[in-house]
Amino acid sequence: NRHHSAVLYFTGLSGSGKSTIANAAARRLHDLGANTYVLDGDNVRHGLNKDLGFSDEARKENIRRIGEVAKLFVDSGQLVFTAFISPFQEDRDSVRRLVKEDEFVEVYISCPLDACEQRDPKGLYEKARAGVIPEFTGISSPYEAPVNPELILETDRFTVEECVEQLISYLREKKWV
Ligand code: GGZ
Repeated sequence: NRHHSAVLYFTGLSGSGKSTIANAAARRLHDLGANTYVLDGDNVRHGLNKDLGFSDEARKENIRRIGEVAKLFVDSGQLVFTAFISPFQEDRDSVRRLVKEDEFVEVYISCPLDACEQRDPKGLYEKARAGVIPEFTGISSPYEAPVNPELILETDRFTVEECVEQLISYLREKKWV
């Protein structure tokens, strides 16, 4: 292994760009010779966590299981990206405590709510505003922005490629890749 194993823990609103940036960064890192894996709604919410909805309690359990799975990936030598809203600081901090201090990077995928709502790639904000989807993050369910994240990627100011560059620069400075 020529790289350090860690959890790159993305948090941000729906439509902020978490999965997009995680997948683009994982591909770049793979090309640089790193072992990477992306956990996101597609492979976790539809499988391991398909019994969970979007109440505060269900989200807490979602993040707890994701943390345990991410830890297994770190143990197996991967750079693992997690791309979930993860609305509560307390739950993100719990995942941080699961792994070693230098194995957790909280990455805030920052984008103002109105910009996410304008993107609305899946039409979910529109449905949330209409009350069709209850407890929607940012509309009718809370989002706690990170208090002290290791890294902030501003997706309303930078392109996907620029955000990926910023992430890779951070990892290079730490000599993790
Ligand atoms: C937020 C919801 C909801 C509600 C369905 N609130 O943009 P998406 O579609 O692809 O990503 C969102 C995803 C959020 O799941 P997470 O596991 O990341 O959430 S959490 O960390 O809070 O547990 C959205 C879709 O699921 N979605 N209903 N009510 N997002």
